[in-house]
Amino acid sequence: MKHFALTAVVAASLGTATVAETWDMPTPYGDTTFHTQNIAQFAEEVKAATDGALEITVHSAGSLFPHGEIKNTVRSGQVPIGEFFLSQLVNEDAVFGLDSQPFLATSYDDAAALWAAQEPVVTQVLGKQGLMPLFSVPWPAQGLYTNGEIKTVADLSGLRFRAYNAALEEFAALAGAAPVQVEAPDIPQAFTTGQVEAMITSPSTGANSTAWDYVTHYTPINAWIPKNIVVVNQRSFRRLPEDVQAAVLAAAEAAEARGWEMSKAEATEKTQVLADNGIIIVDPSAELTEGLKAIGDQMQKNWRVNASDAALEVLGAIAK
Ligand code: PCA
Repeated sequence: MKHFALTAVVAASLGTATVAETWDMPTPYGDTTFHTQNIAQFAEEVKAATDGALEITVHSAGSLFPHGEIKNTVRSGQVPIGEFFLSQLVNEDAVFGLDSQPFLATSYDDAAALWAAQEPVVTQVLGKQGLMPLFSVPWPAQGLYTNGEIKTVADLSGLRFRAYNAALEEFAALAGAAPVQVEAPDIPQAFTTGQVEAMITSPSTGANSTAWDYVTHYTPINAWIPKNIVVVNQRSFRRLPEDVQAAVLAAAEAAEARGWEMSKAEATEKTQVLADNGIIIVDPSAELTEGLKAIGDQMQKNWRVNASDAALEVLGAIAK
């Protein structure tokens, strides 16, 4: 069995002893993903700011733990820190799912307002599990990848549709499509084996998974801006010397600001990469948008049924 306990290395130099600690950090997405690159920089900054007292080793693409297990491995203290897709936790508390509700927050400004309203509640709910959020970074707005043009919701009917969380599963089902859960690193294989034939994701994930190899059209419906979150186990964090704790928090704040800017740049750059590789980019028709909005309205009704008062207040704070 692999052993993931913290490793303490005692290094003596010139008569003074420093204790360095190494943290294993599981993340779900591959090395070419901007989230992973942002986290690699976060780890470098922590190491530099602490003179090597804390080294974070990033294990990307679900290589250390599958995506669905990352939160609980941090919670149990098996690893001290990890990243996951925030709305993956919607079944624990509806507040986690707000950034995956269609047409609720579709611009970066609205996404920032949502995160500002959501963060205190997310922090409280995760805090009860012994977890502390460090930073959260959005993906570019989510668009539709298909073979052939999609003019109305009816065109999605019957398609095997790749999903990455419960909200997208619900979305696909309401559109009459057949949802299939596939993690991002497995997208190319899922398409080439015929397991799925359409998906909704960002231009980043479309480009990183060479979508032009298996779909012809991209429709930027820009329906929601979901986020990843990096959390730390509170006990592991408190065991760090105070100056190291401060360095981690400062690097986290910088990573959040940098990550949002990276995401904005990606939205344009990776859409261009899709076009450069021959994907046909079509603006959604009014009819398609109308149909998708009706699905969003239904989803929001369903979301309310399971929402706590605190989650409903977050929605109230940002809904127009
Ligand atoms: N990429 C991730 C989550 C959202 C996104 O843009 C994925 O497709 O799994």
